[in-house]
Amino acid sequence: LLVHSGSATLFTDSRYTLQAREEVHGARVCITRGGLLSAAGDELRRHRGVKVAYSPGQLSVAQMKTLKNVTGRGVRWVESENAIEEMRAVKDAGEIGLMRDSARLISEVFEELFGLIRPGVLENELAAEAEYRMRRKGASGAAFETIVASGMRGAWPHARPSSKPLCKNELVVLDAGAILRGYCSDMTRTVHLGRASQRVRRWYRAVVEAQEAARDAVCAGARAGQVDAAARRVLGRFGLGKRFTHSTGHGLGLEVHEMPRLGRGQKTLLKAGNVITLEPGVYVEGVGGIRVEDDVLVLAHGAETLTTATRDFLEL
Ligand SMILES: [Mn+2]
Repeated sequence: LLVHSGSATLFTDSRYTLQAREEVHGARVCITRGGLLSAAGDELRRHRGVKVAYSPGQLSVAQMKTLKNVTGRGVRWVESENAIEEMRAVKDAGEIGLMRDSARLISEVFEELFGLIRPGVLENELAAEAEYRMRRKGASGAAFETIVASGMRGAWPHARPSSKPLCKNELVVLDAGAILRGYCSDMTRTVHLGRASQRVRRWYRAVVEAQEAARDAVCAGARAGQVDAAARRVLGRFGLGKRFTHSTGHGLGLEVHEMPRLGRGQKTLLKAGNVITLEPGVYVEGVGGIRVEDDVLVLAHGAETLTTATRDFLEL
């Protein structure tokens, strides 16, 4: 997509002629015969001396080379790290409605999955059930590869589901998100198979309290790092500070990871209309992991939680 000051051009190829006609509004569509980048470069070459901002996170080195080869020296390239990302971080009313629907959809999927979790079920089976149910409820697919991590595997925050069966006396981390009409949800719950030990219950309480503290810290004008610190403080109080090995959350929207990031020391100010995840976790090598994640809309004076599945500790 090439955005000019008063118009925009989308470059695509003949496979998308009909789809582009139906789905692209407010931009000229250019069906190219050669490469998309050569076509975009040709267009730019016609505007000698033009200044072009590009997103380095979205354009590969090879793509940039092609563009530069076609445009020659007539174009000034300006790296624009976050221009689009910053616009996207604040959702308008229509987008918020879609994100609310996406969050509701994944919450319903989780409520159904709780009924399927029992010893003997494979991690892969549970992941397949999650993704099947998303689609049945209208999602176009999963927002990312569903995570089901049981027992010791739960200590890997991003474990891929495997053919391991769920076993009694294990924690099961379930992290899944759906794409509904373009907008992502992202949610995690952790359950225990059978009655949990005092130690595990205490870890779970710590994670839920950390998440509540983070949510209490959310409002327009708060720094992202303050929200992260609120979660970290609670886990520290439980002696679990070192077990929380990732950041507290991230923005969510058309992509599953957007701005703002909610990590240590992050100075970004939250804005009303940001949608973020809050997902503190505790990971114990050789035992397992606990993570609870919800999607939250930043309001002028607080936060609205969009995901609704229970946060109670389920011992199934
Ligand atoms: Mn997440």
